[in-house]
Amino acid sequence: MSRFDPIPEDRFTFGLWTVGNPGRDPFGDAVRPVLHPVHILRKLAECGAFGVNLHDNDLVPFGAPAAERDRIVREFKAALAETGMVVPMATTNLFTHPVFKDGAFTANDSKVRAYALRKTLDAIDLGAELGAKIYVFWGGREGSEADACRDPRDAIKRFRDALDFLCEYVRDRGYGMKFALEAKPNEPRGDIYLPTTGSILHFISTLSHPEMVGVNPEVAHETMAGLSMVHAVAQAMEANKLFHIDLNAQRIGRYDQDLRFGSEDLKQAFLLVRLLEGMGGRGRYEGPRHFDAHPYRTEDETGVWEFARGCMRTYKILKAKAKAFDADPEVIDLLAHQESWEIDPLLKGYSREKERKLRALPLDANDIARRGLGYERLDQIMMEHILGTRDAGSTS
Ligand code: GCO
Ligand code: MN
Ligand code: MN
Repeated sequence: MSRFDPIPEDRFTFGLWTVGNPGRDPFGDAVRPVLHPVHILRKLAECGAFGVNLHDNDLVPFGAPAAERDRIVREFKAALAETGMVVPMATTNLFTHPVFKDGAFTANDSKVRAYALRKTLDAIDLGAELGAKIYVFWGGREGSEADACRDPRDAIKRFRDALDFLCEYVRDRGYGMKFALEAKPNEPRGDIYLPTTGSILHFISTLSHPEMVGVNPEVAHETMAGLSMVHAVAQAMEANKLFHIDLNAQRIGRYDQDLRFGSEDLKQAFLLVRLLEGMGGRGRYEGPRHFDAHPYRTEDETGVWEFARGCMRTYKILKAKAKAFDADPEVIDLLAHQESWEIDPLLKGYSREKERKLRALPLDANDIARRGLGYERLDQIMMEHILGTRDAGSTS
């Protein structure tokens, strides 16, 4: 076993819908058979994963009678016990059925909103029964094409009402769950409300129980919006709101590709792992490392498990590289010379005394501006760590 082979302690999780994706796309049929959830559990456990996450209908088919639901859940729980796998996160499918064609919590028809709320109550019960402590909300259908159909302000208000209702439900039942909201700019809707992690972070502050709600940023979705996933995650971490994460890969300007983690934009992937792992002495993300990605449509089942191992191995390799980068004496030296620490205390917490001292500082803009910052060197060292030409600690 190599040091990059995943083990449960790494806390890697996959959605049932990720490795289980049969490769259907808007232009073509499924290319792989649907895998049974219990089979997925066993195979992922063999690959070294920690757990699986699921939508209600990944496990229990839409509309299944109560007795069938209970049988499926019983069998799944037995497989969890047998494999030692866990279900840290659960969510609701509020996008597949035609009833959600105009949205779920934001739909104009209050019957649709009632249906969505009731489906989510049941799905939260299912998640609680499986031990999930994180509940994800991805509003894939919460958007529009014909924007005159509703005032976007009403959509936001309805979304808030739904979340407030559901927070109270979770408290009432004593489930001890937290919610993680996932942004996406578009697809399957022309435009989706609350399109970025940044907009969700503000929305959370308007809820009745903001302490129960955080974000679930996804690499593909921030990249689709042309934004930096690393900055989005950093803002969430700084606000103590990174409750979950969707790791995958994406090229900018495309449809939602949901590619194997690290398979595109290696530099962003490196910086993301470095951030999540708390390198450079900063806080670490403690939740599961969840992959929300799909195997290429070219693959058979062998390729599916290759894909799963690839996501996890790339994460671990990047983690080792990030550690080596931060321990590199030249990096330490370059970063140490970036700031004028002694001035810092003057810059926060206004007082007249500080204002006076600030004005008295000998600051010559032209003089300060003349200094080169060495970022070319810093970035190239990082690239060489990623490319594997720089041994840990070596400055050659
Ligand atoms: C997407 C989304 C979904 C959600 C999932 C969990 O690919 O557009 O990321 O995969 O994450 O439905 O809510
Ligand atoms: Mn996702
Ligand atoms: Mn996606």
